Amino acid sequence: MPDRVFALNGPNLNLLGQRQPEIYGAATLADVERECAALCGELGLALEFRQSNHEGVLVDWVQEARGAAKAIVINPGAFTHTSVALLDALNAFDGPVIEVHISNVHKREDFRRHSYVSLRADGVIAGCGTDGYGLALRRVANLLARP
Ligand code: DHK
Repeated sequence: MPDRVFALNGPNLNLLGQRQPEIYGAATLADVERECAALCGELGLALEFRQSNHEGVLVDWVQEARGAAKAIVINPGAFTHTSVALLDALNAFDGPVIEVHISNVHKREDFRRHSYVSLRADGVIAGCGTDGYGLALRRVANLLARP
C-alpha cells in the first residue's frame, strides 16, 4: 500500500491561473494537481489533493489526515498569516508537514512574512512558483523513506 499524502490548498487557490498571474503564474490548480499526481506515481505515494476557501473545512481535513495520511503538504493561502486553528490542527498531526507558498512571501507585504503554520511545518518552500508542490512532495518521499 503506497503512503498517502494530503495536499491541501487554502482560499483563492481555486483561482490559480486567473488571479494575479504576475505573482502566482499561469498554471491552474487542475494543472498543479495533474503534475502532483504524476510525480506521486513516480515516488510511490498516493495523493489526495484538495482546495477549500473555508478555514473550518481545512481544519477538518487536517484532522482527517490523522487517520488517513502519512504526511501533509499545505498551501494555506491567506490562512497562513491568520489561523491559529489551522496551527492547532497541524500540531495534532504526527507526520511530516511541508508548507508551500507559490510566491516569495518575504518579498511582498510585511504581513505575509509571518506564518502561524511555520511554527509546525518541518519544511517551508516559497517563491518557487507551482514547482514548490513537486519539491514538497519529493521532500515528503525522502522523509517517509528515512525519517
Ligand atoms: C497564497 C496566497 O493566497 C496568499 O494569501 C499568501 C500564498 C501567499 C502563495 O504564495 O501561494 O500570502
